Amino acid sequence: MIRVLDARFLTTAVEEKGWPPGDAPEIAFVGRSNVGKSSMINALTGRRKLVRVSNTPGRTRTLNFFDAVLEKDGLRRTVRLADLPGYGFARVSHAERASWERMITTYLERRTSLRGVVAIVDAEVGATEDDVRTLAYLVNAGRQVLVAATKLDRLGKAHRKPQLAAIAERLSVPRDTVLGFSATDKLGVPQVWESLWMATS
Ligand SMILES: Nc1nc2c(ncn2[C@@H]2O[C@H](COP(=O)(O)OP(=O)(O)OP(=O)(O)O)[C@@H](O)[C@H]2O)c(=O)[nH]1
Ligand SMILES: [Mg+2]
Repeated sequence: MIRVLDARFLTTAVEEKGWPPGDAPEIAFVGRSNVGKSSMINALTGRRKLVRVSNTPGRTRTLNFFDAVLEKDGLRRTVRLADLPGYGFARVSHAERASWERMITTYLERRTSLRGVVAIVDAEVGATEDDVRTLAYLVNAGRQVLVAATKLDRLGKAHRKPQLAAIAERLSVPRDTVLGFSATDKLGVPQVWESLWMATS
């Protein structure tokens, strides 16, 4: 069992010089705009309002860093979480989108303390073109990826396993790297932490 002893906001950054020091193993959360990245961090840390959640897509526009102090089997570890702006948000200009993309890819390619990436997809929608592209990009960049299919609460129980298998197939990743999740129903929280604990070991 993994316990979250503490979770706190660290800093916000746009450019590399604003990133916090790489003195803790880091996990980044990526996914389409409005998919539920910020909600997932709140659910994982058990803090309702650690990260701002919104009905308006494109709410998170900067890199936001959080520290979570974890404990498992008497071992304590600080893991740094990076909430990234979502991709695929249509209602911004080309220039703005290009600058977001640069901010995200610079981070994903250059961040040396980054141990793994949680790629979040919508369980109800399934993996989109954008998700497929992002997964391929992350794998190609040599990043260790865990796929979290969130909003699983929106799927009837009988549809969940087949949908997770379909997502794995579409993203061309092993079935056991796709975990179901729900921020509202708190599904998958221990499983995601176990996976992140291993990634940061
Ligand atoms: N039913 C359900 N709704 C969710 C879940 N997670 C998030 N939501 C809702 O989805 C919307 C977007 O959630 P956010 O966590 O802000 O999404 P985000 O990916 O951080 O969005 P951006 O920062 O805009 O990219 C909000 O209305 C949430 O309440 C979930 O597990 N189940
Ligand atoms: Mg967000």
